[in-house]
Amino acid sequence: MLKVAVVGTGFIGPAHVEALRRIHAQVVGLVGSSPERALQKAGELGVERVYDSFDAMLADPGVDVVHLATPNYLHYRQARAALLAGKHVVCEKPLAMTTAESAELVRIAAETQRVNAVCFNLRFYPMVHQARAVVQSGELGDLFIVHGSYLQDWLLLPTDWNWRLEPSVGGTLRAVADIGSHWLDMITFVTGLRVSEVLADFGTFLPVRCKPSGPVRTFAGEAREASPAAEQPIATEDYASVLLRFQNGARGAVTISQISAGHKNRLHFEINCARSSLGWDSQRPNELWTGHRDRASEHLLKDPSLLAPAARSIAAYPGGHCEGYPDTFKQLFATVYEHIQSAAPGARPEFPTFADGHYAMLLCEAIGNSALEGRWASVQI
Ligand code: SOE
Repeated sequence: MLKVAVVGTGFIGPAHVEALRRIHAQVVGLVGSSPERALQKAGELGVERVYDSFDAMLADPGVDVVHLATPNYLHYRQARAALLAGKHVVCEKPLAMTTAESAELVRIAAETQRVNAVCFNLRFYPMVHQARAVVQSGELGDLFIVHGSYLQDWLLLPTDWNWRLEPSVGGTLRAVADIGSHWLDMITFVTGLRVSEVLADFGTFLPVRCKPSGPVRTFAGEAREASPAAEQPIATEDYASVLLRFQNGARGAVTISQISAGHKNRLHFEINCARSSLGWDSQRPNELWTGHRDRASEHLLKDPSLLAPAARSIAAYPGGHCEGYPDTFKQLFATVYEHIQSAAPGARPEFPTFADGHYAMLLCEAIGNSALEGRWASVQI
């Protein structure tokens, strides 16, 4: 059984621990922002060991795989160190703070020949795999338009606070890197198309926020109760709209926001093709819509017996038994761990790798440049 250390004890580290246990990987230890914090989380999660530091964890020859669920600014240095220490690495998105960093991680992963994965877990909804299979089958006809949104409301109030709001910790892009990257990865996965150019418009509607003195967990809504709070200017985008031109001539558009009241965490995409359309909504994840012009449109409900083989392989429950967000981590990790344990040398990974994380970084970089300069920007693939 592979032995795993999880680094990060905020919102997403515990989600990794839960999913790893569901695939029978052995979580041997935790690393937190401080040993005290890690000890508290380890107690809650029933993890036996807490490492005093990241380096102490790396020095443990018993650890095979390192999961990085840390703030963005740590991804590059921790992923680099873990690969060089001979560990396989599963890293949260965005992969790094800059494309120079993400390119270097791709290179080091190839040199060290360690398995490398980026947590674009949302691909691992069965109906998203089904959408890809339908597009690949060609039955929709030529692909014309890809559009959609990723909307949240957890940063709507000036009293909402999170480390992602601080460029030195989260990066110079916020909504785009945090959730736009998921949308961009998903449509790349589903359509197989690469973006050549982007035109972006950003908005920061809350230019000043209240920063509490203590730590605040993502989505926890704790900031209002925490005190004292200091006013903090905000430089990153609450909102972005981006026009997309794809290499094959297809066009697209996406709206990304963390301040859209009523949308808790909604990723939606639609693909319009020469014969039919396809649409999926993360808040109704077990449904896939196909739109027709000459006959009634369809809603396919997740049922393994009705799915394409790739989608069926990540659907663990029968029809009518809904699968959701935590299952995406389980299915992603199951695919990664299967690869670590039994893939033939050189086998193509069936999960998002550091190369995919780097491509998402290149897209985000072009989007940031376009918004800054107010013009179309090329993606430097
Ligand atoms: C916060 O916006 C967040 O936790 C993202 O960081 C995740 O990637 C997304 O799945 C849910 O929202």
